[in-house]
Amino acid sequence: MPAVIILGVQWGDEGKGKATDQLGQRADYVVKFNGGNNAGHTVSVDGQKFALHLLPSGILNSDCISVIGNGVVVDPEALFAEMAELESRGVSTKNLRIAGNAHVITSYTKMFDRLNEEVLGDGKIGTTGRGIGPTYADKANRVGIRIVDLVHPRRLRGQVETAVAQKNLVLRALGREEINVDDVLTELLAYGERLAPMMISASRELNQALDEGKTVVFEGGQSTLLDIDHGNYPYVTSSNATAGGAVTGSGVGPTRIDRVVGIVKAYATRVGEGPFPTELHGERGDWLREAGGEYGVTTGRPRRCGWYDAPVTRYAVRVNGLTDLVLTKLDVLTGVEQIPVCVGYEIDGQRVHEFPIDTWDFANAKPIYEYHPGWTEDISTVRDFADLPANAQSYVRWLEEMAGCRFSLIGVGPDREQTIVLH
Ligand code: 2SA
Ligand code: GDP
Ligand code: MG
Repeated sequence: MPAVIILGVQWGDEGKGKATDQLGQRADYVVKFNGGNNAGHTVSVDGQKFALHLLPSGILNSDCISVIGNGVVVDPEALFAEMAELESRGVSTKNLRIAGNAHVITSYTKMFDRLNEEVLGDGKIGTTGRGIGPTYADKANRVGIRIVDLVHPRRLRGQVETAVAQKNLVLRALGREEINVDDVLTELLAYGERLAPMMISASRELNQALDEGKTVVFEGGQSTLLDIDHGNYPYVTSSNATAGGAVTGSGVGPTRIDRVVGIVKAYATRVGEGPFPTELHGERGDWLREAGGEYGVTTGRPRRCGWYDAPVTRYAVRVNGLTDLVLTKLDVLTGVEQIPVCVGYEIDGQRVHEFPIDTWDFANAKPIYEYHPGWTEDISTVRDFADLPANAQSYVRWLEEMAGCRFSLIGVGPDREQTIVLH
């Protein structure tokens, strides 16, 4: 598998970190292609737990080169803090590279993330507050600052002046303190000095690696339904978390990709606002949150929890062209007597079996459930599919049939070893 994209199927936190670490153990490169330090990926190695945000999961493998691609937005302050934290735990970050054309999260884009949410009030998105949206907005608005700009003081001054001019108009109108260009410049230039040794052309290095037969894993942040084009807009993040994002976010062409692997949880969770038809309120939701340890890795927010939504998975198979699925957290469902699975929706009195692209239709969708008998045996030590209880086996086969894509791995616990390999 020379070039593999790994991405999330639902609303994030499916266990992409674990899967990337696992599939990436033999990888020469692990590349992040979208998002920034809004992401939170947990990787458990030999009982030690690592929470990664901006750094690719490959950082835990000393033979692997970790690349932050051009599609990522980089907060240098958060990057250095994450590197220092890992170094203090004995993990080397010397193999980290950053695409020069990746955009930089600045103090003012972080400030505007909070301000935008404040202005939206009840209509807020529930962002992680890490400056993600305003940084991508500046990029699209052609006033973004790129890593490569940070080592050119004269050019950078002009760019910062342009970027903050409009923002200061807004701040002035709101009677708030304006952004000081000199303060921003001092900070960014100091970051530039530290970032310069890590800066590369990711496109050139990755294509060369593929030419030499090396293995490259592309690691997605957030997930399909948080994708800015294919997700529940506007309750989305501001980047392409779907397969196309791996291509634009790294400078590797689509014809070079061999496999696209979607990570899907045996139930569903969401953080932040936005529609979630199978969401459970009350005791059942609380039970699932505790059983699955569903709290945000970046913000600590309790995740909203609900049942598995089959049309969502089928949609993700389609928009990403998935070749494989990884089913995670099957162990969490142990003890549920009859497992509900959403097989379609009732929207304005009509029964539909496909995911609707209108966010408001999705918000009005009432899930149609079918039930599958559960199991009570502890499955966390199972390593062969045949050793799973019969009901767990048929549950997996049923989900696979509805998805229209094969399951290659099944997760039965957070540790690397707690995995059943099917293909
Ligand atoms: P943003 O900050 O602009 O990207 O927020 C926009 C929406 O995207 C959601 N989002 C996420 N959803 C799930 N997990 C994420 N990462 C962290 C984690 C989240 C955390 O792994 O737990 O710690 O809270 C993530 N990042 C962004 C966000 O909730 C908004 O709905
Ligand atoms: P990501 O953002 O998709 O990488 O996922 P997160 O790290 O935010 O959340 C997934 C959580 O589930 C982490 O705490 C993982 O350690 C844990 N996890 C991953 N796979 C499994 C599994 O198969 N079973 C259980 N019980 N936990 C898992
Ligand atoms: Mg996460």
